[in-house]
Amino acid sequence: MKPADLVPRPEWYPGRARGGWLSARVGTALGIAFATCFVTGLISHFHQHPGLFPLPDGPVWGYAVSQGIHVTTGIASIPLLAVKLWSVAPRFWQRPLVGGVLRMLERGSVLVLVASAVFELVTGLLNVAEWYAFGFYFPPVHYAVAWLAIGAIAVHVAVQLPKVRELWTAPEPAVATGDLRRRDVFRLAGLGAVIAAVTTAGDKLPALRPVGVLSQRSAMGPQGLPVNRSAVAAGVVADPDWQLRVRDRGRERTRTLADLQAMPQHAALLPIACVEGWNVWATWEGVRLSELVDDPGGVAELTVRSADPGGYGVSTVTRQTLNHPDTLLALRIDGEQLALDHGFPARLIAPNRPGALQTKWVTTIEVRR
Ligand SMILES: Nc1nc2c(c(=O)[nH]1)N[C@H]1C(S)=C(S)[C@@H](COP(=O)(O)O)O[C@H]1N2
Ligand SMILES: [Mo]
Repeated sequence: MKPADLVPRPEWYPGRARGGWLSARVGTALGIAFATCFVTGLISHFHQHPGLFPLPDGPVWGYAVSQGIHVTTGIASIPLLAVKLWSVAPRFWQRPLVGGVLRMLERGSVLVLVASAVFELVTGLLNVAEWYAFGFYFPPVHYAVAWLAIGAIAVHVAVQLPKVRELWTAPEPAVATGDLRRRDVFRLAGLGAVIAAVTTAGDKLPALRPVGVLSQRSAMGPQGLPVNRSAVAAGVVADPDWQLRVRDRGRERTRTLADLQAMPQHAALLPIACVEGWNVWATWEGVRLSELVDDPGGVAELTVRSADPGGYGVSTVTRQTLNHPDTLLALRIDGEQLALDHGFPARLIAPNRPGALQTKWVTTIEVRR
């Protein structure tokens, strides 16, 4: 027996609804979902690396919407990709398995496409479910492989476009009575995508909460807001001698909680919008960040540090965000003092920003001019 005999044969996949007519349609739907997912993923990347690419500081719900779309289109892609792979499965095993250079290139690019697309959907889903089964830090790897996937998709679309155009106008091949029609499989794929999107979107759109049976968000915490990382997990305890330090031009200024409470207080209705896709709104109240530094218009960037030694314990604030009137060092949520799990005594909150940048348990603000 030769090793190639162990590889499945096309005849083992008799599904008669498979083939070009179905594949072109599911492929188009998948392409649109992936492209949307990629663009919103890029937006998320730029948000998480402020300064890389200028993004507006509004609308306040911008990130909540774009990241909701990112996660939802990713989840909707799962059934579409499954049906797409099913529709072309026999081709994977067509002989010769390797063949000449051109065939190798063509099959190699499809292999990269399938592997990177599956990788993105699996790691994204696991991250949203907060099941960190993979041994690497998610964001840079998910981001790098996204380029691989979108590149492979672009090549695939360029190569297949003439065929896809033809197949979109081709009549549906007839089937024997009682056989599954291609259009039914296409509808099932679409239905699967809609069900996947709707049942997981209750944490993004309140209107979908009643049907959001598979919605995923961080464990619900005090004051009606989820907690991504608790004070215990971060090793943070309430410090009775807490003081805010602002370092600017080689000098340090400290303020106690009482000092901050004596300053003018501002309220802003803003969401915590997590990279995992969920968002929760609250009225935050505290001191405008711009009122804590001299000449905020002349600031290049702030580094905000917290008592949390973890990666999200440090956050960069651009001049644009610093000078937004809703950018606060928040001391209260919905009229109550912040719970320790939400960052007591003070946390950062700003519009149109990923939750990961809204650092809790702030201790120090460093000004760069
Ligand atoms: N210091 C610190 N701040 C943090 C985090 C963290 O791990 N450490 N997690 C962030 C993330 S990922 C989110 S989504 C929000 C969640 O805010 P909440 O726990 O107050 O609801 O806090 C952010 N602030
Ligand atoms: Mo988050």
